[in-house]
Amino acid sequence: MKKSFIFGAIAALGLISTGAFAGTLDDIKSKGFVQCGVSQGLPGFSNQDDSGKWTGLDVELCRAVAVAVFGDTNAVKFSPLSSKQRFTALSSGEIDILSRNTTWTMTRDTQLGLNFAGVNYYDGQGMMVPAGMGVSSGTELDGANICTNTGTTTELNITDYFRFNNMGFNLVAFEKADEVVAAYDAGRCDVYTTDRSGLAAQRLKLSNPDAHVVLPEIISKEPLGPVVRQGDDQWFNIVKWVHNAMVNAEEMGITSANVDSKKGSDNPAVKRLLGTEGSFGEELGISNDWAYNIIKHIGNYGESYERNVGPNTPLKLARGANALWTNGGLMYAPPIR
Ligand SMILES: N[C@@H](CCC(=O)N[C@@H](CS)C(=O)NCC(=O)O)C(=O)O
Repeated sequence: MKKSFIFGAIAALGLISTGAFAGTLDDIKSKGFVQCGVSQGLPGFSNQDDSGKWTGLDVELCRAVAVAVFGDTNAVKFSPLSSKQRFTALSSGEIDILSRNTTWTMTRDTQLGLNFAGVNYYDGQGMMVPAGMGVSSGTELDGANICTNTGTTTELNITDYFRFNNMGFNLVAFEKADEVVAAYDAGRCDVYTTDRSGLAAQRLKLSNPDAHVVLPEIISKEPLGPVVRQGDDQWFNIVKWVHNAMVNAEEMGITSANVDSKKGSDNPAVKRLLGTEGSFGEELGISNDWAYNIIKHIGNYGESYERNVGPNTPLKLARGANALWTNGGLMYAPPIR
């Protein structure tokens, strides 16, 4: 940890290449846990419950990584980060993985020394307004006061949208998400804009959630996913394949409830996923039952989705683009072979 922190600080200053970070898995094994960067509180994605326990789709991805390495859902510590802090925390070595509703963009991929390891939620940016405003489209918002977060794609997209539609606007950006909620709730702005999943989560914090509507326009693509540092392909591969294993498990109909019986399956693809055939885990530097353990302790991608953000949760988010490709969605994982 100390070593990676010092290297991190040096790398962040641009003095050495981020290749100095190779060895993340060894560092994690020696400290005994994964340090995961999450949001400061976004229900359904990464949020602390009343007992202080972290829950959410992004949190479960980190727990799944911890299970893959240690077989233990609790071998993970969480660092709550604002949008502005998140990338520095990763490049400096303060965290091992960033799993925090973070949009994969070209600049972030090519200019920050970071790698996106997949997409665990396909999203797009939306706009919420008080129902009492009587507005039914974003094109009616000329001159609006708009609240959002600093250091986000949100800020950039909303600026493009208003300029492109020749509308005036006043952007009020805060570092902390709860400051945005408070300002919007107090009527300091006409519009709250962020990822649509974020709107579904944050509206739960408003004094009267039902008094607000999300407008129909989706003004951007926001593929959200986990991020690691460049220069450590082994760690990059582990995070990538943890997510892929969860998606493949759903596609194969393997759940936390039936994974034990599936261990006896003759299906070669199931055997490879569950580690009863081949040495796929060892090739990643972890044990061959890595994916079995993830499914047993966390579940497949669909289980995690339904538990945290799906129609039966307060967020009530339909699977939509996040359905499996076999069900008309975009969730598609390369095969284990
Ligand atoms: N996906 C966008 C926006 C991410 C973002 O920071 N969203 C805010 C609003 S939903 C947020 O995460 N708030 C929760 C927090 O800061 O704890 C990005 O990557 O820039």
